[in-house]
Amino acid sequence: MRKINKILVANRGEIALRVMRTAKEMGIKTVAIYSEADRNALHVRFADEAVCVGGPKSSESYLRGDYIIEVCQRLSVDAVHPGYGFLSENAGFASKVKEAGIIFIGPSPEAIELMGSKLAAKAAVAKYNIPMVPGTEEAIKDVAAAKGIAAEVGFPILIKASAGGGGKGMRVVEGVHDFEEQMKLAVSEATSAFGDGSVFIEKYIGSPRHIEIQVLGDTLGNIVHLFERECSIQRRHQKVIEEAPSSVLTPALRDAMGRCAVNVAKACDYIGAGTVEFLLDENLNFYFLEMNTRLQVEHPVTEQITGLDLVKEQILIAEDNPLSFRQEDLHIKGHALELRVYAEDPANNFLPDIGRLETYQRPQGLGVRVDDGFEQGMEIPIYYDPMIAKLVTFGNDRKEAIDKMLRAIDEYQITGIETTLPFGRYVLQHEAFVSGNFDTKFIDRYFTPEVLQRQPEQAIEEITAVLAAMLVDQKKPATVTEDGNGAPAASTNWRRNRIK
Ligand code: MV4
Repeated sequence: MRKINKILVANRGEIALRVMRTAKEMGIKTVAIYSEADRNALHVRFADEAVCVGGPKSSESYLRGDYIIEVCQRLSVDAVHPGYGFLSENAGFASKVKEAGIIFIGPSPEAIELMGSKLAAKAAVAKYNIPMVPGTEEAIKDVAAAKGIAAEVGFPILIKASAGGGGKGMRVVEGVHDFEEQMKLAVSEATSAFGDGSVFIEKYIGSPRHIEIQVLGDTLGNIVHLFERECSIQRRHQKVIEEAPSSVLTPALRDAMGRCAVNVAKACDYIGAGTVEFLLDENLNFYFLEMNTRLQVEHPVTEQITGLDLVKEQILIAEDNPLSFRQEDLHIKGHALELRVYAEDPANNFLPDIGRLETYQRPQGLGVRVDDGFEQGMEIPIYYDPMIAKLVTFGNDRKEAIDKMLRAIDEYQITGIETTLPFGRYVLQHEAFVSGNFDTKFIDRYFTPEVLQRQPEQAIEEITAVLAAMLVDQKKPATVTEDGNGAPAASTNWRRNRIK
């Protein structure tokens, strides 16, 4: 056992706040770091101490590992929490933190490194009999030999970069005729993006669902899983909606995937919170893809259904405490959804929209949680991820969680920037989503910007309904004006948000 008294959070935004809140609850002092663009950010105000680490660009501030370690030493910090993104999966940083005598709240540098290579990860888990997509076990080098393997596996196949992940550097090859060209492109892309041109082949699973299992491992070798999250609603490898539990898993399948995930964690002596990613095909066969060695953006849905605070567990593990529960003690209660709210315009090809949050009113009430890092009046900096908030709802069952999400979207008031809230509403109301009959192709299949444009008849009906309600309430109606396009003017954003 070693007691942590002060944590530096090497991150910004909602996740920095998320971590500091738990630290504070545990009686641990917090240190924020910030860039010049984040001087007034909420994570800076929340922390006990805050240090500016450089310019607005990530490379000039949040990615300055050596300087961040210097700050830790100067302020007598015991432990660093890396959050997600930035330095969170940088084995070199984790190793330097350790060498400086500071606790890295996360797995060992060796586990980060191993799981950073998809091929090394597959090799490491092989002895545990983990189901994997048919393909090559080693990097392919020779085009002719690779063509032969691809033909054996059967087209279509995928060429993936070993150093990639999250969809980066992936190429689908439909037939032998374009294999050579695609392979060359994949190798050169991987070389320039990751400095490692190793690529491998996998059979292409056409319409998979993305299921990931949360695991926790302590420093005594105990490992448990905290069930699954389904993240099939994605747009260009960016997750939009996540939920727990998945609407397709049976208890038997959940158990089988959970056991596999624990074995993957065992294969790299995993310590802390991690996530094992699987693909699930139409016949409910599952295949191990990769392991993410960090706390993920979507961890709140797991917290909601298990009643655990994952950051608290991470910190307790980092202090060498044994897990305080066994697998048999864990149960799923209820259903949770997370909608990521991005500062992007869904009607305009999801173009990032920067600007000031003129109005920013969060939804509230039973079963609604908002994890964010902004307040009304703040500017969204252009330098970082455009995610402004995670809207999480929790109900007794999936329908209740969906109903709460629709209500919460309606209640959320954001003006000054366009957001993906109307897009979220569209997905949550879609029959395919509601019925659970969807996969990772949902957005390709069902979304075009036109679906967000209301029909004129619908607009008239909605405006009539609002005016009628106002008369009944005997309230002075707000000015309901319309611009030339039939959309309500910005002065009545509550309406604008609702109608879209
Ligand atoms: C695949 C696949 C189909 N077949 N592998 C994308 C992210 C990366 N973690 C793995 N990905 C995929 N790997 C085989 N053999 C399809 C995807 C994929 C995907 C996976 C999960 C969620 C969304 C996705 C969107 C497109 C492709």
